Amino acid sequence: MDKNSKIYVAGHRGLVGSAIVKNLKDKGYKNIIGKTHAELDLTNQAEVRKFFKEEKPEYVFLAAAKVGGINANNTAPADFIYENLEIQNNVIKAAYDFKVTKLLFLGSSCIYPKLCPQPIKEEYLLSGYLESTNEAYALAKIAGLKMCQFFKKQYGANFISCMPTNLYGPNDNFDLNSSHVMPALIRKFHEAKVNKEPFVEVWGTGKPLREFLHVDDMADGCVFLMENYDGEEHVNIGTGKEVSIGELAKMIKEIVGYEGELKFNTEKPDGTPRKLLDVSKLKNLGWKHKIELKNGIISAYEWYVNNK
Ligand code: GFB
Repeated sequence: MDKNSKIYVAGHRGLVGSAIVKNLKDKGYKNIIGKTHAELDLTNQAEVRKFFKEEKPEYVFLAAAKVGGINANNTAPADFIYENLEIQNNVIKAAYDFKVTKLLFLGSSCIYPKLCPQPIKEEYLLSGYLESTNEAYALAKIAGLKMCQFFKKQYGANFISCMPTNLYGPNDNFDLNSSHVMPALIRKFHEAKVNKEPFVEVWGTGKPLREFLHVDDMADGCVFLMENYDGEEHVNIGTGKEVSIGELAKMIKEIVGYEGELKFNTEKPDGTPRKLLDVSKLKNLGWKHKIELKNGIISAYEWYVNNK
């Protein structure tokens, strides 16, 4: 990519897309384009093809997807499989037909098998059964990853993929029904503090382990891969460190300054017990995360307070 290359960030207003745009601008890239959902419906094949034909982007970050936390995934599987397949089929095929130089597709650590060995190496994909709470999303994302691989294999298209761990940061979704755990707990503890509530409900047992990456690091890793990686296999992006949901809740409680109790609601699902990425491949390529969890939560909380 050179600084004047035309770069399309699909999903430029979302958690990941907005961070990618910021990272690209900070690095001096000048020709970045994005379209809002109202301007371009990525599930509409004709609209997507018209956009690629007219705009002719040279590089594509495919950060648009239907995403959500454990409850959203578990209760709307039809929407998750359909919308994600539509978006990625349309964008990947249009990128090929309209001669995009390079495309980066985003998977997710939740698409590895539920019980695969830890830390999770890239090669463990498709080696076992999926986690049931996000099976629909996982099937769509696996198809996208494989589609990029197959376009590379059959046609030589430079379409690569990465596999991010659980992400958080500015522009996250703070809706308690559909969000991930980090924004949900930031909001719950903040509101409980303001309203002087006696306890905060934490879903599940608090025992599952999760790895969290700040989205600014994620964006930096994505741009790094776009600049430096052309391999067929996807690349894990994470910190290589994990924390239990119970420990995470205590950290957020402390950062927010809430003094009440935690109540674990075991009627709610735990999801996968553990999903820690092996990040040695990316490390060997020369990239490592910079933002540690505590500082990341402090800045995410600050963003929430200023933008809620
Ligand atoms: O972040 P989260 O929704 O997604 O939940 P997953 C992580 C863990 O936090 C689960 C617990 O064990 C939840 O039960 N948790 C505790 C909460 N309190 C809360 C809360 O108030 N809200 C939420 N949302 N969780 C998702 C996948 O799995 O991971 C997606 O479903 C996605 O497909 C994403 O890829 C990265 O880590 O379980």
